Amino acid sequence: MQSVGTISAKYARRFIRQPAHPRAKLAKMPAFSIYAAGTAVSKDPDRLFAQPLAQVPDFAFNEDVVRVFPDMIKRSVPGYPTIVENLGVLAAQFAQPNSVLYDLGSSLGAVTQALRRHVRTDGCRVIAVDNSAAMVERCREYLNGQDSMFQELLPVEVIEGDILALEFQPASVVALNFTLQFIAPDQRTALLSRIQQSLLPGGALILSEKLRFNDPEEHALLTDLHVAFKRANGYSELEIAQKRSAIENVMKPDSLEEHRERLLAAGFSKVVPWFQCLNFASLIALP
Ligand code: GEK
Repeated sequence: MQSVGTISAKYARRFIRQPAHPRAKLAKMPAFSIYAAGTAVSKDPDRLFAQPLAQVPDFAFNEDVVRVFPDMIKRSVPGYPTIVENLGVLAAQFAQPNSVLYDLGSSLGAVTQALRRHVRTDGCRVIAVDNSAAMVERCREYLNGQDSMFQELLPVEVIEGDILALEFQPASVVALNFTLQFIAPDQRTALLSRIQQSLLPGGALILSEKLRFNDPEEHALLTDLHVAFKRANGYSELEIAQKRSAIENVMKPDSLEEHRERLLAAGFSKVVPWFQCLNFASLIALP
């Protein structure tokens, strides 16, 4: 690992310890403690695929999914709580004064809440965007809950809309936390180019995705280990199989190599993986 002493002057400024800020105490809160503080969080367990279905419909981010989403994503995505909380920590290093922080495909706003807990840069505001009406409605309730519990949080706007149609404002942080994989593959480069063009110097895109692997053995091993992770989290073989067939038409993962090439083609100058747990990873891309 690179020691602080060897970090180039260009990046060193980001890692200088910042003075304590009134919001600093919020950063000590565990990741999910204020996910829905002040409002009635759905604690419903994910049993959406527990019964045999005559025909498994394509997965959609509808009200049924919204109801169980916090449970579903934690039990399905290895490393999700670590990624979300650290995304806030990373974002604080890239946030520029008076700029926008985007949470694209915000779902229930877990990343938005982490950004609000960790970023202390003056004049920043968060824009969360999702095209699922059910997600947006519940996300707004959760953020109202966060506002009612804590002061001095960054202002936030939640937009119901397609991120492909978004007019980007100058931004210092863009989070695509497990969202790009739901965008049609032929639209991905154009979206990333528009994000790259909106990013201010010193800013970053943080991109988390499920991965596929070009090496068949590596792909098979990490797929099997992901199934073991889901089993260990209480999903049955039927649930795992039915969820897989629901999601395979709507979620198209890429390999790490494809992500890197596409990000560079979209104009990013540097791509740095910062986290991987089984077949799920998160990357920092610098404009
Ligand atoms: C989290 N980031 O908790 N425009 C806007 N939103 C979209 C689009 C689109 N074109 N396509 C999909 N979505 C979150 C988790 S979930 C990932 C993100 C998952 C939204 C979709 O409605 C859903 O809420 C989100 O992207 C993907 O950190 O469930 O595996």
